[in-house]
Amino acid sequence: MKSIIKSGIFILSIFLFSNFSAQSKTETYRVEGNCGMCKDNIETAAKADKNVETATWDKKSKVLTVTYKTANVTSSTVLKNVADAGYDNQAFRAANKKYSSLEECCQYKRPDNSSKMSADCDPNKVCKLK
Ligand SMILES: [Cu+2]
Repeated sequence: MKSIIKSGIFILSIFLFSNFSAQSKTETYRVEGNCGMCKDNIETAAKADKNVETATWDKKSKVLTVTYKTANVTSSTVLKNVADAGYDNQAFRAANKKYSSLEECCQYKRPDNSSKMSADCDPNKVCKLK
C-alpha cells in the first residue's frame, strides 16, 4: 500500500513539474516594418531562439504576437533578436548599419525614438530603449 502511495506521489510530481516547465506565454509587441519580406525577416528573427513556439507579425497593425516558454527565454531576448535583424521595436532600436542593409522596400519609416534613447546609445549598435 505504501509503495502505491509513493509511486502515486512520484507520478503526480512529474506531472506537475513537466506542466510547470512547459509553461508558455503569449505577448504582443510593436515592431516596425513594411512588407511581406519584413514579415519573413521579423518572424524568423523572433523564432531564432528555440524556446519561441510561434511568432506572427501583422503588416497592417505592425504587431508581433509571440508565444514562448517563459522558463527559458525572455521577451527582451526575443525583441533584441528582432532588432539584430534590422527592425526597430518597442524595446530596442536596430543598428543604423543593419537598417541600411535591409532591402529598399523594407526600409520602413523609422519612428522618432530619440526621446527613448539613452545618452550613451551608439546608433551603430542595437540600443535598448528606455
Ligand atoms: Cu519589407
